Amino acid sequence: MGYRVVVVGATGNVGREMLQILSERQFPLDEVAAVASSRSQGDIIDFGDTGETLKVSNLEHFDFSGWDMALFAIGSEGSKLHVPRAASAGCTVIDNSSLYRMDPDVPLIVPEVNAEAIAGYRAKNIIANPNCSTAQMVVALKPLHDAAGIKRVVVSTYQSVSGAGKGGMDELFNQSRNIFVGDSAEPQHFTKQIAFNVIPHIDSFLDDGSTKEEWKMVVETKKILDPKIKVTATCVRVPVFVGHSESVNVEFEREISAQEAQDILRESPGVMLVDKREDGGYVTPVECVGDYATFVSRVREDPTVENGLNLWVVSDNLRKGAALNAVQIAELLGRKHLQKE
Ligand code: 11C
Repeated sequence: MGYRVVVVGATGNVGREMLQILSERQFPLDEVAAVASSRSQGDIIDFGDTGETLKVSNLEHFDFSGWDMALFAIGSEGSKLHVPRAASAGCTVIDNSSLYRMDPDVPLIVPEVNAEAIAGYRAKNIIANPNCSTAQMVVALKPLHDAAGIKRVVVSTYQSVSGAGKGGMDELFNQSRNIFVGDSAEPQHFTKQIAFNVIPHIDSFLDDGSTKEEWKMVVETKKILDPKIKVTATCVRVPVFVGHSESVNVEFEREISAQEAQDILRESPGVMLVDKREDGGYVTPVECVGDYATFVSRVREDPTVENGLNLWVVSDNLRKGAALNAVQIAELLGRKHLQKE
């Protein structure tokens, strides 16, 4: 017997990936519903590569009672309206927005890192999925933290436009084409030109001069991995369609060599070490698209601090950063807490 699962935001970048991943991982399903805003009501969408199609239902009128789990990928405003409605109808919500991530009564889960914390979902019947940049970083950091204790992390991100939704992808495509043919490159979705450029600004500015994306990396890492770890982040949008990259500088409590770190990472869940120290012996975002792994390359000692290492961490932001992590949470929830006869 399987589960009755709802995907909310099924027509968006992340919702489509959720359906794809549910199908490719053969998630035990009795029924799956595709739900989205009224604009998409009645649209027919693919259920992954199964050949099956789903008719999109309108979120406004969708009744969540009798459904086991709902994977939400609609942003904070929509989640605010509809997540409590689904959760109180008895449908456990896995929410991809930032709305509940820092709520002490809502577990924030990356299964490779803090699977045990999922038990806390009972307080509100909600589980939060982290920000994409945080998810891939903590997968790489967890085994190193277990080995040598992380004191401080300095991370700079190189984030693809798909993190900003389909509008961001369209803007990169259209602007690149327009620049080639001599048309206007006026930004609409981003604050500055994204084609052939980089923008050191993701999400809104906070009073201390950092951005909300940077703040999320700090507070989410503490909640998922260890509140004692100090994190400072600079988040940058780059003209890449899919795949976030991160340059991560880590300071440890105890000595750990690059060789030891490589040996640990090679065996760690969710991590793929590709670190050949030669031309092309590292991973770039175009190579990680469609993959489940968090790739780690360029592991090397940082001689400017005691017990320091540098890493290059790359992952498909729509998969490990969003849809895959949500489906892994659903698998964990099913295995541990919603067992069916
Ligand atoms: C981006 N990381 O790349 C963001 C997208 O809090 O879930 C995901 C925002 C979030 O723009």
